[in-house]
Amino acid sequence: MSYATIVLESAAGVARITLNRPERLNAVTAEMHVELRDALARVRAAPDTRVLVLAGAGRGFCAGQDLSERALQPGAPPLDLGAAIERDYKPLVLTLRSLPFPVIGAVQGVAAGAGANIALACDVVVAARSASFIQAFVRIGLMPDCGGTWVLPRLVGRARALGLTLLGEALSAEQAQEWGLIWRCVADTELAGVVEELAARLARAPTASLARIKQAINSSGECALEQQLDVERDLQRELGYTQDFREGVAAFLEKRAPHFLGR
Ligand code: T3D
Repeated sequence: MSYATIVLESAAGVARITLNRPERLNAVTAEMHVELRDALARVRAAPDTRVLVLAGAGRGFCAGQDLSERALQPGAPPLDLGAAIERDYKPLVLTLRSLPFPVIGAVQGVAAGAGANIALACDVVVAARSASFIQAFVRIGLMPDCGGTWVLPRLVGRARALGLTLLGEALSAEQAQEWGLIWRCVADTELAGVVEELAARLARAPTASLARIKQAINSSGECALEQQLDVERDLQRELGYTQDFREGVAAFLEKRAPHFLGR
């Protein structure tokens, strides 16, 4: 499948979507939203997808909304940004979070505005040391969207969430890792290799287990302990019926590496 603003590839259980407007730091246009929706639906529907990598082409990950689509002539009526969020950004974040396999965010260069929060909507974020995360919204008179106000306090606490969003300063990848905002910060030259290795490892993992882990961690934000224990019970029951669980136990007892088939 060929697109104008993104690249979709898939091999050996690993799907990869690359935001591909490097001359604009992969800023998101209406066209990119349409293409992302299509690509994500394809990736979700493909029976062989076991992990998704989301990356940016060129020197940045994503600079958020393409602001050239938001320029207004003097006297023109204001834009309804809520409509754009409802149509484009909200479904994008919800889709990334609900995909039944892990999504790796591979961040090189800048992740700004919606770009930062799209990265943070991924399940495992690996960033190059020179990357940075900017809650740039306040710089143009907006507030964080794409789930930024939900995810940031949960990941880094209220004080840091407010500092990041009120000041709109760049947070280095190293600091992001230290604060627990992302999984790992790696040398620039190692990013591609680390992401590839991680994706291959997750593609070999028991798919049903990964899906239930993601589902349970996601639901924990909204559940009291007792409810969450119920979620764990129900999902664990499902996993107990899988072939991969049998294989995992057998491999352990036979002192060999497991071979998970994803069922
Ligand atoms: O509108 C709605 O639907 C509501 C939702 C909003 C979500 C949002 O994301 S709002 C926030 C939008 N994003 C920003 O405000 C970030 C804007 N960009 C920047 O502040 C800077 O570009 C960066 C700090 C990200 C990177 O700076 P730097 O110096 O590394 O690169 P640069 O030179 O500024 O950018 C390179 C080119 O990309 C440049 O074009 P040029 O001059 O070479 O022709 C620049 O204009 C372009 N570019 C960067 N970001 C955007 C962009 N063009 C359009 N929209 C952008 N967001």
